[in-house]
Amino acid sequence: MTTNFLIDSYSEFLPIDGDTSRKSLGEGNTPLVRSTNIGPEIGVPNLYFKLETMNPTGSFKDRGMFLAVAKAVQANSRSVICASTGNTSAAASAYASLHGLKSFVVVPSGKIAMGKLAQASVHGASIIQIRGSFDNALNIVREISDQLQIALVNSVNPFRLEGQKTAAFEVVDALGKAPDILCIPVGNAGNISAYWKGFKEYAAAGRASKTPMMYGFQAQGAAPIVNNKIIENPETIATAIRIGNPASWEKAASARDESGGVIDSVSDDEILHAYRYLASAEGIFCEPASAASVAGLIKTSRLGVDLSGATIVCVITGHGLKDPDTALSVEAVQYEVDPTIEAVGEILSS
Ligand code: AN7
Repeated sequence: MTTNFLIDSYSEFLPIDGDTSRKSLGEGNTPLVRSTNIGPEIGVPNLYFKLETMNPTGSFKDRGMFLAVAKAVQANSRSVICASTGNTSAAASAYASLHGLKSFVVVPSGKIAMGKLAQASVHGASIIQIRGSFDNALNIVREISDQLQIALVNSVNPFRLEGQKTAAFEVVDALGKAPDILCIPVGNAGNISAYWKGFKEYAAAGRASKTPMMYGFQAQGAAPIVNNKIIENPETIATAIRIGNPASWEKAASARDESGGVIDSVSDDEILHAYRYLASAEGIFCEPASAASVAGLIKTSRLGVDLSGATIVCVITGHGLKDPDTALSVEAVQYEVDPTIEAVGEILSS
């Protein structure tokens, strides 16, 4: 029985001390599952999925948020604030509840998946919808958290990346080595930066003999790093990564360059194809943004790169239940009939 898996497992890598709260919702320790069908079908026999969907609020954000909120408590903050495309707000409000803090979340109006809004609502966050983008929201909370001394828990808060880097440790621990390539969606670019930090620290500590190449994927309509310019009006079905000016842009570019990796883009069609493919061929239900990692890998494999000898991990960042609207837009095999054995039987035998 562990009280706080991430602290119990990785304390020497985390900026904690005796006064840091160990309260936990059970974040981390997520499964690394081997691909049964997609890997062999696309020429990547050693493909794994890191199921961050299994975190307590259904996304990887919990890894950094447990620490960011614990540190806010340690600094005597009474409330936390964040801008969000949805998952950060779900995690921030849950951990604020755990610690008895107030939470304020600032989100782009009408652009948040329904499940994520439901999470912030049920945890009692004050939800402020702005008629603007995530990027506008982040600028606002950066200013206002300073003025009002509310703890900012976006990934510009260094404790977020410190917590999130533990996912890299878990990948190495599960494989017994670092993978050759890590595929990951990129939005505000915190997660790719955190993984890269984690892989480097683990290698430096002698826990891995090398670091992987980092392959980041943005949505085509929200690909500032790929295009090397700020996108004023980002658009994508993958609302979680609908971000035009990522806060960790420089760190992500360094992760790409230092690791010998790439940051590329995938279209909404490629994202939706990977989203359905994961659901139908693997039984994995993720949200559209998460499917960008697999869409990117498929795109890479189609370029003719020989990946047959590579150990590759795709990070599945958030759960599909968060976005029921996208799930229900997939053409379902549905019938409505009279409540009789005959009527149901007729469908089964047709
Ligand atoms: C499922 O919640 O930015 O590149 O405000 O929810 O670290 O931003 C979410 C991002 C990938 C991109 N997958 O990670 C937010 C937010 C999912 C996400 C990303 C997000 P970063």
